[in-house]
Amino acid sequence: MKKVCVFVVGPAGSGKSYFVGGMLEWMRRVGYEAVAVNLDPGAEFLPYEPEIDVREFVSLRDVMAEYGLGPNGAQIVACDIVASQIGEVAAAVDGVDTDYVLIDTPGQMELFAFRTASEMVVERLGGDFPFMVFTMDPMLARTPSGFVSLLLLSASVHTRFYVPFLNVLTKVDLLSDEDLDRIATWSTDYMAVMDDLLRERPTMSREMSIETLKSLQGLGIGAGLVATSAQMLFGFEDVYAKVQDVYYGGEDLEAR
Ligand SMILES: Nc1nc2c(ncn2[C@@H]2O[C@H](COP(=O)(O)OP(=O)(O)OP(=O)(O)O)[C@@H](O)[C@H]2O)c(=O)[nH]1
Ligand SMILES: [Mg+2]
Repeated sequence: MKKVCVFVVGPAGSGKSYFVGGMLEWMRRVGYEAVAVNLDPGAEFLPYEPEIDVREFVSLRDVMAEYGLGPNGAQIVACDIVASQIGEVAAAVDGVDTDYVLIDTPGQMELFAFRTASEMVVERLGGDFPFMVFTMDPMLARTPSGFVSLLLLSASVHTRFYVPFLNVLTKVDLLSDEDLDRIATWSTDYMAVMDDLLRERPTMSREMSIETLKSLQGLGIGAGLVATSAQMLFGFEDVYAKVQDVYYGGEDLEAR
């Protein structure tokens, strides 16, 4: 049986945990088997019931007390402790009979995306069918330079892990139809982003965005964005279709 592991990665507050909750809810409603795994030792609240929760393996408060660290330093140590115990987490995931494992990652994205230990985490947990979703906050994606900075961040994560990858625009219920249409156009047409960038005030930031966009285009890194809203339970069918395209040639799972 294929067990697809979807890692949900993105900047703090970009909607990772709610995305996991929304996707889980949508999959269960349509009859597909999915479970959620929380890899964020610092999560105060989760909008879903995790099947496996690293907070049972490591407590941020204990790490703070034991190592005499503040919350940020403790997050780093806690993530390394999670990585050192990844065999146990992987064994727990292996023991679950399901088609999809939706994996929520730490709020401070750099802890997951840019630390060497994470490569091992993705390799061990992702098994033969890893997939990565990069969550983009719509408020940042609304301006051309904000959109390009998210593309750059996403590309730097993508090129670190080399697993099938999808950019997801979250919380689209907060966007006007006009903003959503514009971002959708940008995601399929970098020339449209360039045209809008050139209309921005000429600053160093704009120049940097223009050069970044040219580099991404030169590298052939597209945006390929899917729009979702956990609040409206919208867009998860499209995410599912993208994952199924990669691992099942577009075929649907059997409803269980
Ligand atoms: N309107 C709306 N708000 C959302 C949606 N998804 C998430 N939010 C809100 O956005 C905030 C952040 O969402 P989270 O899912 O916790 O984001 P996160 O990336 O997991 O955050 P950290 O783990 O703290 O980095 C919360 O206040 C949510 O209520 C959505 O689909 N629509
Ligand atoms: Mg979260």
